[in-house]
Amino acid sequence: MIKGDQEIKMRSLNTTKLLGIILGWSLLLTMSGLASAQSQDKDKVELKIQLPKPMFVGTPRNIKTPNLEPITGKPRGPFYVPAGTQLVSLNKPVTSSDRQPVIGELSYLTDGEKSGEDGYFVELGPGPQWVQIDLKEPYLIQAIVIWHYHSQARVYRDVVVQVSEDKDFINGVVTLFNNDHDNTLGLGAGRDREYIETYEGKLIDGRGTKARYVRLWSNGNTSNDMNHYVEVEVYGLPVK
Ligand SMILES: [Ca+2]
Ligand SMILES: [Ca+2]
Repeated sequence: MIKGDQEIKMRSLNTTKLLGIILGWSLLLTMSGLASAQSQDKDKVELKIQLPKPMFVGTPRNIKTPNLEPITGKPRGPFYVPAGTQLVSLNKPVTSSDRQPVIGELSYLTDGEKSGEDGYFVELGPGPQWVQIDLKEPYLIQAIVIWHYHSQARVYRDVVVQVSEDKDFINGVVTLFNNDHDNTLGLGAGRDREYIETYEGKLIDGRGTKARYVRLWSNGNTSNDMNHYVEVEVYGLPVK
């Protein structure tokens, strides 16, 4: 009888001890997790993006598309990048699946002009098209900001953003964004949402991926079958 009691006591003592150890460890793990998150944030700075003048106000409601992200009507909010991140795409060469744009020039993509007015966008032919920026050397890509066309609320279809060190995008291709949910382009079905173009542009997380080339796909939009770009900005860190 006494022996049994002792056994129970011993067992409960062991359980208490064990719980204490587990709690201690989880606390330690949580603390070290917090510490590493804090030290990460300390090295990060807010990405400053020069935005063009807004061309329309209010919340568009007439857009019908199957995979649209919720419209908040609020500004994007800050995006943090490692200190030393620079705009690395300005005036860099641009190529495209459409070598003869319908309107404008491919160089408009990286000329720093983001106005939504006529005369600032390049128009590529109908259906699936890509544009590609050559950064001339590899960078650790932190963010890509895309302005397709922002003088009217519209959604571009099958937006896919890929980066690579291979100019032909055969080897080492990393997909950073893909909202082609039904795999129209054949690059794989994407899980990102469709979005309405605004003067803020669409910011895509580069996740520090090392790459020299950025390729962007689209496949017409909710207003017409054509593909447009006002500007694309790539922000990166030099590879040490
Ligand atoms: Ca431009
Ligand atoms: Ca699709």
